[in-house]
Amino acid sequence: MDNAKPAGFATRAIHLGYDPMQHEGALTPPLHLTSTFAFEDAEAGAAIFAGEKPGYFYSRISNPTLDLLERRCADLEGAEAGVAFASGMGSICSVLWTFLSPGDEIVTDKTLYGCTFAFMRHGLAKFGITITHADMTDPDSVRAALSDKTRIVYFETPANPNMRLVDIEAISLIARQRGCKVVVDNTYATPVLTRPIELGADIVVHSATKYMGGHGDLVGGIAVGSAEDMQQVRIFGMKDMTGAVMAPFNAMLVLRGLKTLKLRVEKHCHNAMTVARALEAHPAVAKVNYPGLESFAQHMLAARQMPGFGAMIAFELKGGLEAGRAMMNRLQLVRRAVSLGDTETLIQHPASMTHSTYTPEERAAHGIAEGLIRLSVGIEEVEDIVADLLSALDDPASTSIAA
Ligand code: 7XF
Repeated sequence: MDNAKPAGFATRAIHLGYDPMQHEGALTPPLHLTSTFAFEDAEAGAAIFAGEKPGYFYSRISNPTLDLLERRCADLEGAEAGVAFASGMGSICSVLWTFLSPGDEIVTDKTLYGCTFAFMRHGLAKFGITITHADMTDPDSVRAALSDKTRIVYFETPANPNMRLVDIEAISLIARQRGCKVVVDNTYATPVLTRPIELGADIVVHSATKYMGGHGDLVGGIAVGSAEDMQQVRIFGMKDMTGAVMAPFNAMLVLRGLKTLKLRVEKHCHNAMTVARALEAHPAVAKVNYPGLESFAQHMLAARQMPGFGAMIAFELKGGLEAGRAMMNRLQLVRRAVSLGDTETLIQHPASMTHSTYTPEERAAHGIAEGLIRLSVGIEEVEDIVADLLSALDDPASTSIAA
């Protein structure tokens, strides 16, 4: 495969970097369940530690099973190299600790996943780093927020939980002209739908817990970027600052998830479009945020930037939060759970769950409505998902408009 012209996405997700004939014919890559690696002799150990000789020495720094996952993720994102982490937060914290120092500034979008927001607001800020929230749907707002001290521009697209999109190419251009690194959380879109590095970003981070793993059975993270940046992240951010290394067994599960990533994302997208239209047509629903709907404010950007619209939907009911909670409680198939990107359809209430790290005032300022409900559309039969949602919405209580 290595000599042929570049293979397509799904082919690379299944084959890249692995030859069964180098591993006794084993179709599936071996799991290197080891913390440490034996040296031929003391001199070889010293040379590997010094970086003078290639080799493994300890699984917090590198491990062959993680290597394969890192190579595949980097390739699928169009990056040179990758590092796997114990969680998405592990990847975000490790990347940011690597490139930020006291006195530096980071410019982020208004809307971020709750723990990313908390890490910046309460974590980075504690160590003398200034956080500025710009409206990244407006290039002028980003230009105005950048200063000589800005080192990193950071955003999610689509953003968790309200589905705001950021024009990756436009914002990356502005940031790079000012010498900043652009870090994009691509968890929602996955490399099937968006490859930020190809659009000018420097580093992409993921919660591999979500679509990459895809089955709700692990917590993991990934960062990809240039070989130089990833080497820094590995030997400083991960090795010394966070220690948030992925376990080899989880790397194995994510490798398995990647094999069906494209297939799953296509089905997720197809299901989500049907669900979004069904929600939008229901009289109890006030607003549906889904990039595939013509009513979505940034639908044109979505159509330009994403070949499919993903499977995350945020919506509000006319009856507000109380109606939303009552509707959630009537669901029979859809699971009331945080996380996303699993085969199961999941529903949650950001203000009291994933985004409870914001104060109510912060949520209001950052565009996260108190009544917003978030749906991660799974890959069950779409008629069953729609039927469950409609029967939960059809209860008369959910259609009454709050005073
Ligand atoms: O450390 P994790 O693997 O949970 O990943 C953190 C993370 C990073 N970026 C984005 C866009 C995320 O959505 C997440 C995790 N979000 C889950 C959620 O929104 O449901 C966490 C459940 S509290």
